[in-house]
Amino acid sequence: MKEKLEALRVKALGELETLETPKELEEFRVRLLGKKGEVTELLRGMGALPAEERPKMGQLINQLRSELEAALSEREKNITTLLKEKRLKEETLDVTLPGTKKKEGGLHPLNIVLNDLIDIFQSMGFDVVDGPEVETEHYCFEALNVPKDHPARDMQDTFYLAENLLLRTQTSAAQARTMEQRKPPIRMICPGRVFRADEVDATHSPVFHQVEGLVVDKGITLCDLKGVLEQFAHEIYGPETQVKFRPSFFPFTEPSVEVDVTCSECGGKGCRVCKGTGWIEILGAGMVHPRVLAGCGIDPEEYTGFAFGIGLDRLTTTRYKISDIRLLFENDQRFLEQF
Ligand code: 2U9
Repeated sequence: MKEKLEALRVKALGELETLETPKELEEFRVRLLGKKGEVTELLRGMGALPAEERPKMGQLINQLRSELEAALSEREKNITTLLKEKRLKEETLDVTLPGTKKKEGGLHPLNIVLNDLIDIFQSMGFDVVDGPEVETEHYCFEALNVPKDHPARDMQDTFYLAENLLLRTQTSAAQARTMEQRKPPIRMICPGRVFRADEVDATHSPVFHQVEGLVVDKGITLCDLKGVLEQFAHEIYGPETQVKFRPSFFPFTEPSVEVDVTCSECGGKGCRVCKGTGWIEILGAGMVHPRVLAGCGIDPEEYTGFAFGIGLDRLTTTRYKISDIRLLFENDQRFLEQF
């Protein structure tokens, strides 16, 4: 029995040295020291010994149990330290490495310019008004005095969704709606997307953006139009810029004008950008046609008004020297990151 005990001791201590995980240690503990473990079985087997040998054997077996328990806990400590060291090595973090830069979003160039326009007109007392992109023929054409045989009303030029339902070709439609709802004085701008069945090229897109404005009150004259638009041009292009009003025609305004500014590229001397003229056209405008006022429930004998339309895409492409309008609609990050 003594030899058996010694053999078990040598085998157990040897095996302990080869164990590497807490799980293996636990299995070892159960197998040797558990309720049905080998050492416990030895204690049980003592009944077969002569009575005088039992105390001595009991003592030896308990000694072995204590020795194994101590060795087990020592091994456990070593394994924990080893595992900790391994983890520390594997999970080492080099805090001196440069961090990964987060990509930040930014404003689209159209929104940068739009925000500038909104600031300028708000500071002159204009409200910003929104309206539907899907419109009826009434608000898009009839209310704006666009006659039935006007080319804009042709299927070739306008996207019709159904009879009498279309994608607006100008944001004036929303302004006609507002005129019906509000009493003068009215001072508003209406920015938004508009749609025309144009061929796509570097300067034309079937979707583009307008900022239209409208002022209606008692005693509004062409001088008010000139003052507001001159102020606008100076804020956008600088106070040294000259502004020129040329007669033009639109169905919804009478008289109508187109507004040019001295070319910011050459200062008016003439260059490629202004095609040698020294002037750049920036917007159209005019006194609201009395028929438009009347059609929206405003008495043209009592009130007058002026309106204007700015092409936001062209303003943006000229400000940032963007060579192709399509870049504004493609959402190519390499392009957008530059703003
Ligand atoms: C109402 C009545 C009249 C808005 C106006 C223009 C002249 C104009 C162009 C600018 C560039 C269209 O996007 S563009 O091609 N617009 O020239 N727009 S007057 O007139 C209005 C607006 C609302 C009730």
